[in-house]
Amino acid sequence: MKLHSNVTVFVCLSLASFCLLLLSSHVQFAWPSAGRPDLRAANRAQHVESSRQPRCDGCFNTTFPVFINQPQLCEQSSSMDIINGHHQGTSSRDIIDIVFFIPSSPHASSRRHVIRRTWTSVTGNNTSNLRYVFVVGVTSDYMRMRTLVDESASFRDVVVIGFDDSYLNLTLKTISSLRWLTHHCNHARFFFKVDDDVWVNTDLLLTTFNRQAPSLTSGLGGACPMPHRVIRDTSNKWYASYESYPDDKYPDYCSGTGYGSTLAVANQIVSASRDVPFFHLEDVYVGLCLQRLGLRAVHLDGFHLRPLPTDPCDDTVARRVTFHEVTPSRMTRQWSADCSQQRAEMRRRKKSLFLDFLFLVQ
Ligand SMILES: *[C@@H]1O[C@H](CO)[C@@H](O)[C@H](O)[C@H]1NC(C)=O
Ligand SMILES: *[C@@H]1O[C@H](CO)[C@@H](O)[C@H](O)[C@H]1NC(C)=O
Ligand SMILES: *[C@@H]1O[C@H](CO)[C@@H](O)[C@H](O)[C@H]1NC(C)=O
Ligand SMILES: CC(=O)N[C@H]1CO[C@H](CO)[C@@H](O)[C@@H]1O
Repeated sequence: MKLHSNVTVFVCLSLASFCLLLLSSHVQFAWPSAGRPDLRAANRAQHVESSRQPRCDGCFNTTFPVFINQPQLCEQSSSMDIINGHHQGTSSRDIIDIVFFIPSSPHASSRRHVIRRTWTSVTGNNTSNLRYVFVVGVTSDYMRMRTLVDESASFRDVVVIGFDDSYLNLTLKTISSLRWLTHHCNHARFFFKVDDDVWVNTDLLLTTFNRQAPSLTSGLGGACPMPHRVIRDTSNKWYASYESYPDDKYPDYCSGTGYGSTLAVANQIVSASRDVPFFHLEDVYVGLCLQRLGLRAVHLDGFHLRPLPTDPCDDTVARRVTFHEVTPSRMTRQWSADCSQQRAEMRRRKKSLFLDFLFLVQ
């Protein structure tokens, strides 16, 4: 059984590298060298011949081949125990509460390493009630792709899907990731999309999702609704041309830094996307799908769009679900911080305040 699965993995990986080789020798993709989106080029590329229509009939196909798959990521412990030869039966461990998908770029391996060592390490290498997966597109840089194939083989947490990885293709990444989740993690209770510069307080997220579970059966939760105004300033990161979005206002949507819901909602978004024409801002695009489905953008508390406070033991860290624009070094520092002394001190201060209060009322 073990040998068999190893052989399968080997064959799949060889096939994937072969496809990538073919792909990279035939197609020239443009990838901005510094990794930051080149806004001028992006804005030029955005120019479309005719204006975007609000809906269409099956015009948006996001079914791309999965070059490197990790179909085992949402396997439950009982099936893993069967593979290991000792079946333990079904237990509460078998429930997958949240599966995180983290859109990432081929070149961002150091960010992925830091995320593995910090907040996703609570997944116990993808065996606990929480799971995570990095989703990456392809680039023409052959060496980069080879390193990615190796990284995916050693950590078994990177899925590579066959579209050109670029800033303007983030919508393709989101919808094809959601489709991947519906194929491989459909038994999970919730999914959560999170950018690779976001810090997640996984305990608080699960508490929040459990509390909001009823509203998440008919909506998407996160920092929402975001401002509806369409930005027409060409130097802005969130610029949208009139052709790409003729209307003045966006529908309700949740910030792309982190949003999530049930797998039932993920399935609905994937089906609706076929009839919702492409738009390059992925969070707005998901909002357009919600609008079409008559689903809500549900505001959840604690979704913070600001960086982590300088002091890792600041008490807001435990009270917020997400922090944004967190550098890899800050993530490492946060993870290794020992705040037990500060917490004890805080408890002591609270207690003495309480005693002072008792003394006063006497
Ligand atoms: C979508 O594209 C894939 C390949 O890119 C193709 O196999 C599939 O038939 C297309 N689906 C539709 C409905 O056009
Ligand atoms: C996860 O895997 C790494 C090596 O990839 C290992 O060092 C670590 O101990 C494992 N952790 C758990 C909880 O299994
Ligand atoms: C997006 O991906 C598609 C499919 O790989 C590709 O044809 C297109 O050029 C990409 N667009 C951009 C702007 O990178
Ligand atoms: C079930 C599963 O896929 N587990 C993998 C999760 O990631 C670790 C490495 O980080 C692998 O060693 C496990 O096989």
